[in-house]
Amino acid sequence: MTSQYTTSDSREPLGVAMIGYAFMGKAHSNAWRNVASYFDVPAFEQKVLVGRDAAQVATAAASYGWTESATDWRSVIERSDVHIVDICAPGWMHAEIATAALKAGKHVLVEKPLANTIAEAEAMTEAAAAARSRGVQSMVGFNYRRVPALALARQLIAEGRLGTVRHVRAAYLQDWLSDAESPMTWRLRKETAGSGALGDIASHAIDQVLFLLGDAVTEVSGRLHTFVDRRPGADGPEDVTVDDAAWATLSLASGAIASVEVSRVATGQKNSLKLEIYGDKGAIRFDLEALNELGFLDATAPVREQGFRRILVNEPEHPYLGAWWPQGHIIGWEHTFTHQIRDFLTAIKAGEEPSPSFEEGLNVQRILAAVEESAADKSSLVQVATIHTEGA
Ligand code: SOE
Repeated sequence: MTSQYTTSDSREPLGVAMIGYAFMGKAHSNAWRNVASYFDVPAFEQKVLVGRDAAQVATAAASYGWTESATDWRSVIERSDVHIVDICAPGWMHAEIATAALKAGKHVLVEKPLANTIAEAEAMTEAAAAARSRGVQSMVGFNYRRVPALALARQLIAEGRLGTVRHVRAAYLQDWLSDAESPMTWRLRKETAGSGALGDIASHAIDQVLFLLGDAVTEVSGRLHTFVDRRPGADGPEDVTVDDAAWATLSLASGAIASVEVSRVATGQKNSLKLEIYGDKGAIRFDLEALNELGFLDATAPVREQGFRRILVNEPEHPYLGAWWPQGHIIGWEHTFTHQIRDFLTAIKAGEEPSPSFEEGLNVQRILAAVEESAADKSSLVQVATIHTEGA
């Protein structure tokens, strides 16, 4: 099979174009800038950064290490010196850019969630499958798969150290929308964001459940809520058309059950992703705020010795860590993006399919849609009348 990588002179560096230069564009740029200093990856060049505002994108390109800047993504994806397109633009642009780039024979990395709608995600998945048959690869940016402690958790679960997994708790809580005066953004409009906390952060939590357990979801029940339904817009108050918070219960094919709870109005919680996995032989817990650590309880140990042990996931034998600092010199959130680029480039070089694929992204999208569908169906709610609990 030929690929974009092997059809070009393999000594020629892969040219990278990035679309979008806000928060995620900055995080990905940092990863492109440092990945080759730590990992053995094929040669590449940060060719061109694309954005709508010519002056702002030129400034961003200069400080993020891109050789050039441009405002027209369509002409950039046609360039023969561009082999990889990294899409960090908002979700409503993913489908159009990704399908065009794949058709143009470019490997594509796209930020999560894959798309705003199932129809877009399906079109992207079809384009990815067609491109793959031509050796052109694609991947979704679920960067938390690249937290070494979570990659270790997956290994331990796959090795059976937890026995049969019974249930999972996944909570992703933020508070950047807690203030009701926090202004409207594209993330608060259904037409640009697709959904709110659901697509933005439940997508990560659900992807983790699937990644850690290597399982499939069979049944979903969900609840969505918007606590602040109007926010200051440029021309006065505007309706918020997405959820602030979401809850879901997922049944998994293995028989396990997962609860997922996400919010962008959880006052005091900055970027808290917590995962707990309970099996009949052990348990695991993880907290993104201490991302170098993994809690592991071995329930096969003598009862008097049992308790969660704190594994400092910082040894060279831990996933990704051989490339970084001597043991105990901890890493941070931004490293997950470096690991993501490393895995993407390694797969391209090997001519292999990187993971998570667009199919896996579509899978998450289907679960998100099922949560929305369940949340919209009020018929499953059982009405009760209880008395008010007296305060102290
Ligand atoms: C905003 O809620 C956000 O930047 C998400 O979009 C990212 O995926 C998450 O990693 C951090 O929070």
